[in-house]
Amino acid sequence: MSARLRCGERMLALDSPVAMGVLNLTPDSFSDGGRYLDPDRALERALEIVAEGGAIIDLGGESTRPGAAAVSAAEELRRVLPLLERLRPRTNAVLSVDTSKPEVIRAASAAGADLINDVYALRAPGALEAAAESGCAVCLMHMQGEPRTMQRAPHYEDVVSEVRAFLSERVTACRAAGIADERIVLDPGFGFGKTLEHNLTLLRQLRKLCVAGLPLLAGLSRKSMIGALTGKPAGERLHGSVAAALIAAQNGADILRVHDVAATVDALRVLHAVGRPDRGGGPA
Ligand code: 8Y4
Repeated sequence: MSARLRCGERMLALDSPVAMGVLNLTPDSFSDGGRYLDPDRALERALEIVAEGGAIIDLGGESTRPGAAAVSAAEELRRVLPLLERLRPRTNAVLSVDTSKPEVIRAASAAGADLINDVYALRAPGALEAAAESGCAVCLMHMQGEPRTMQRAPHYEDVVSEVRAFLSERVTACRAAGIADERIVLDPGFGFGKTLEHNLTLLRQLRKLCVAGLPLLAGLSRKSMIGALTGKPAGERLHGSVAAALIAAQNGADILRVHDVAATVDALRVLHAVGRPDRGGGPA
C-alpha cells in the first residue's frame, strides 16, 4: 500500500483508510436524487462531510447509475463549478469531481479540484491528456460495458484477473501520458457490470487488485449489492454499507466512497485501533 496520494498541491495521507463523502449534484441519483440541487444546501452538506471526518468530498454532476441518461459537459459544469468555487476557499479537504470529460477535467482543476474520479478510467478521447496536465490525482475505475446496459448480463471467466488486467492496462496508459504513480488510485467498480457474486468475489480478493502497490478505492455504499444482501431499499442500507466498507478496508481498501460519512469514519477508527491483518499487530 502506498502511504500517500499526490492530489495537485495537496498530499493525502493514507496511513490508515479514509472516507470519501459522496455529494450528488444530479437530479436523479438513486439514493439522494435532487437533494443537493440547491447550492446552499450542497455547500452545507460538503462542509458537514468534512466535519464528520471525511478526507475527500466527491462532487458528482454526471449520472452513472444503471440506465441513467448522458449529461453534456456544459450541464456537468453548471452543476459542479459553482460549488467548487465556493467550497475551495472554505476547506482544505481533497475535492474530487466525478467526470469522464476532458472539458470538465480542465475547468474543474482550474477551479481547485484535486482529484478526478472517472468511472471510465480516462478512456474518453483527450481525457488522459487533460488529467495529466491538471496535476490532479486520478481514480481509475473498472466497468464492464457502459452504464445504460452494464447490468444486463455481466460475464467474466475470472473476474479478479480481468479487473486486475484492465486496471494494469490503464496504469500503463497513465504512465505513458505522464501521470506518476503517486497520483493514481485504483477501483474495482463495485456494481458496474457485475453480478452480486462478482462483487462478493472482488470484495473477498480485493488485495489482488493492488497493481504496483497503488492505493485502492472501494465504493459499496447503499449499492444494490447491499440491498440484495439485506433485503433493504436504498434509504435503509446504512448498517450493511458500514459493514461492507469495513470489510473492504480490512481487505486493503485505502479510500471508502460513502454516503454515510460519520458512521463510516467511526467504523474506520475502530479498525485503525485494532490494526489490519497484514500489517502486524500495531495500529494501521
Ligand atoms: C444506491 C446508491 C445505488 C448508489 C447505487 C448507487 C462509484 C463511483 C459511483 C464507485 C468510484 C453509485 C461515481 C454509483 N460509484 N466512483 N461513482 N467508485 N470511484 N450507485 O464505486 O453510487 S456512482
